[in-house]
Amino acid sequence: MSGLLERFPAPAVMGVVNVTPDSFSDGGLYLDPAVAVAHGVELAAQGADVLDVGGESTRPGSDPVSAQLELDRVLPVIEGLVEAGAGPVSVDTMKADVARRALEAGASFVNDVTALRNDPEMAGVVADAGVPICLMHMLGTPKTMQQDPRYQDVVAEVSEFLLEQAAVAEAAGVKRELICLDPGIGFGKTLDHNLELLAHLDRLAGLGYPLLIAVSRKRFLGAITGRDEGHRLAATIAANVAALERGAWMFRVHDVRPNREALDVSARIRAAG
Ligand code: HH2
Repeated sequence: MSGLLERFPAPAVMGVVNVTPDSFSDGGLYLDPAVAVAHGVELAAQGADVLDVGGESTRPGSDPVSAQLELDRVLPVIEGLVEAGAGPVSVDTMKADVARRALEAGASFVNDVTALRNDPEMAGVVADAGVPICLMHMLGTPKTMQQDPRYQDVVAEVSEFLLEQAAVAEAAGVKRELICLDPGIGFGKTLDHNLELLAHLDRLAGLGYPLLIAVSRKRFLGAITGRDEGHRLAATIAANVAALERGAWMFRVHDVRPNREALDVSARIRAAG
């Protein structure tokens, strides 16, 4: 079986399908499974390489939801997307049970924003299924993470954490070529932390795993531009292009077509240099 870079050549685009009432930018829009599936099909048509289906918001201050509620939200959508042939589906979850049932329903990628820390069974579920996993850095939990986050050296600390969690995954039997890393922009980070991570992304890209980056519509972009969640597309694209230039591989976005186009053009310029 091929590794992530062969399956999803850079720049790869992950389209967001949030089946939640409370996600920070699109909460409540896709709670109806039919609407969520239609949205995912549309994102695939716009050029998403993989669709990331999530049933629990992890926005700052959010409360956890039960595994059952998460399953009730994501399973019909995953089944619908698979049935529609919308392409590979990822499940955005920190719970092993949700991941297992999602994989049984046809998902083929796990995106764990706790990098295996929330559920001791997660690594085994991913290893048994032989699917890729994204390991993301977060300081604390969504409930508390934006309460005065501090680092001595954010790039070094995030790097160290991600390498440790990749080792945990590999020790559980996850193949190295199926692991990707994500610095977790906005997860326990100030504006300056986010900017420092993005500025030095080449160091994270040099850790030996493909690097996923998810800046789409995030608060730090609003802090710079003064625009709300619905008006952060230009800012998102600027950050994604900067991340691509520094070696990022996959880009998790809500607005697939414009990001796809910008990343493709930027990648072609890079390749010609
Ligand atoms: N960010 C969000 C959700 N999942 N996964 C990864 N790997 N990296 C991220 O930075 C990341 C993620 C938050 O964005 P969104 O899904 O739009 O919002 P919410 O958590 O409110 O549903």
